[in-house]
Amino acid sequence: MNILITGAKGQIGTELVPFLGRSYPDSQIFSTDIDTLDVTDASKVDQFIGDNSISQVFHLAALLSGVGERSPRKTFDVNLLGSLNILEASRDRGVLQVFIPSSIAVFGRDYPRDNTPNDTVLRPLSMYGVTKVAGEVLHEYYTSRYGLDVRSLRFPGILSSRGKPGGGTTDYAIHMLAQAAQGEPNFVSFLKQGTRLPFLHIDDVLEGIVTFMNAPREHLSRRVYNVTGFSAAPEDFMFAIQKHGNPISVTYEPDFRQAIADQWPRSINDTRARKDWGWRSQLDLEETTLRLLKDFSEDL
Ligand code: AKB
Repeated sequence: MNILITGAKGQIGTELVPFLGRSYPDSQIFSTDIDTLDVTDASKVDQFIGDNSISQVFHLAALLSGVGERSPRKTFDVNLLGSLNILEASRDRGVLQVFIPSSIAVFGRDYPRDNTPNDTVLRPLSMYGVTKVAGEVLHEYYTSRYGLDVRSLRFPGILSSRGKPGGGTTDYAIHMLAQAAQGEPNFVSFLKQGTRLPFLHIDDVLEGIVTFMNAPREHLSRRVYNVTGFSAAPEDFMFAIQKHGNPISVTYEPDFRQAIADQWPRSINDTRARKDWGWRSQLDLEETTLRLLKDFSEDL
């Protein structure tokens, strides 16, 4: 099988490339990024997929919520036109399966912010969220209209040490863990105290993607699923870090990203993913903190 990964140098891609290499040792993996394949260029995307006989795509190239509000037009182009180009080329060139991440940013207004269900009102207020909702609808369209097997997971904040965070609202937690591990005890949080959001450790993300993509099609009652690990606010990360013996104190200087976080779920219900394809997250706040402090201190 020939696999294409776009956005391969991003936060998920950096770790998904070696993970897929281990999961599918007989496959050839084509890792691309903006320097090798610009997803906004429809003819290049089509040519790449055709020339390399790609049969599975992990389309990870995207701008996240924070940078999205700074460059809404570019976010629209990369996130939505990029996905359209991937989907068009995939159906033309006989690709079998496409994975495109979605996000908790699809939620915004008029929905339950605690234990947010899979199926509820999607009224995002950020450009990133707008592109993710439109993307979800587009995936459903390509699946029902053309039979392309497009699958998507709504990721919360992803916590990882190798891949660089891409300008998201949940990234403060990664910065806090990295700083604490490197012995810098004074952290300034761009989200205020009490801002509770859902998170997942990258290892759960990687396992989840592969389990989901391997799930028999007839088991899936949705194309898009909520997934979550645990919910935490900045002070929860601070206490977890202190518990592991790293001194840290946090001051709160909320910026424009606070308004984004205030629209997002405090916790997510992922029962549908658990029932349909066996989704399980393994790592809680404690274990995630422990692993990332260790990773970041080894990076010194
Ligand atoms: C972001 O903060 O933009 C992302 C996300 C939740 O999709 N991490």
